[in-house]
Amino acid sequence: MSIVKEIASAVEAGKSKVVGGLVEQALNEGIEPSVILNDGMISAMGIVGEKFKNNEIFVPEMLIAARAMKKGVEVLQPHLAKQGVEPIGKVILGTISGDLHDIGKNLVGMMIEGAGFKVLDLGVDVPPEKFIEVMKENPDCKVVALSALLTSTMPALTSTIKAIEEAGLRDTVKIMVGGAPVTQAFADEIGADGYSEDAASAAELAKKLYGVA
Ligand code: B1M
Repeated sequence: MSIVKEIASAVEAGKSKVVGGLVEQALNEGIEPSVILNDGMISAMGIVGEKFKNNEIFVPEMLIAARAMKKGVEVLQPHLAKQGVEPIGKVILGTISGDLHDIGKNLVGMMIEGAGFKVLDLGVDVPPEKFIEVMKENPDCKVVALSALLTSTMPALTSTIKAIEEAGLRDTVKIMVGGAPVTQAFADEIGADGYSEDAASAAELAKKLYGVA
């Protein structure tokens, strides 16, 4: 079995203790970090999601797989995010209210950081008021990035943008949105300034919104 396949099956089986070592081994073998991430870990999470949908596994197994992926991402992080010297600017990032998924959001944060930004990561289940509070504390921040992984939390993207509008701050920032159920059409519908499908294009989008791409 190839090392990338080994990583995928270890993530799928939730083997937290071995994933980090396997990722290190793959890096030592010269495999591209993006291949390890996409073919080794993200694809495994796709299978986990399918199994969950088909009632073959349940939330605890999904959680254990997520923990295993996090271990692998920790090892991969320095290779994905090569820091620039001076940050281009600040990006406020968070998973919106009601949503606890953070693996994709963390990857987006790493890639944006890797593109040279300082990322203010507010975590998961972030209420609109928290985004507004941090925006007020960081008036030099020009991009707010909102992640949503559940169809049931997509309306929180709308309400967060609305709350930012009502706080009189909408003109001070560009808002980008993403996450598995989010589409360009939905982003347009809710008045977001940008949508991206994955972490790499999120970093490109942040640069574009900052006017540096
Ligand atoms: Co949940 N979960 N989950 N889950 N979970 C999904 C999302 C689901 C699709 C599984 C399924 O049914 N097939 C489903 C959602 C269905 C739907 O809404 N249509 C689901 C469900 C139903 C639930 C619960 C409701 C289950 C329950 O309790 N009955 C529950 C909700 C909890 C809550 O949030 N309130 C729940 C809980 C959990 C765990 C806590 C167990 C765990 C999360 C652990 C964690 O994140 N720390 C979990 C997991 C692991 C998943 C799956 C299996 C994997 C998610 C993931 O990490 N993917 C997921 C199935 C799947 O995605 N295949 C599933 C890998 C990650 C790299 O991809 O997050 O999509 P992703 O991020 C990508 C892009 O989307 C994009 O870039 C990332 C990297 O390329 N992106 C952005 C993300 N944010 C972005 C922001 C941007 C731009 C791009 O700009 C700002």
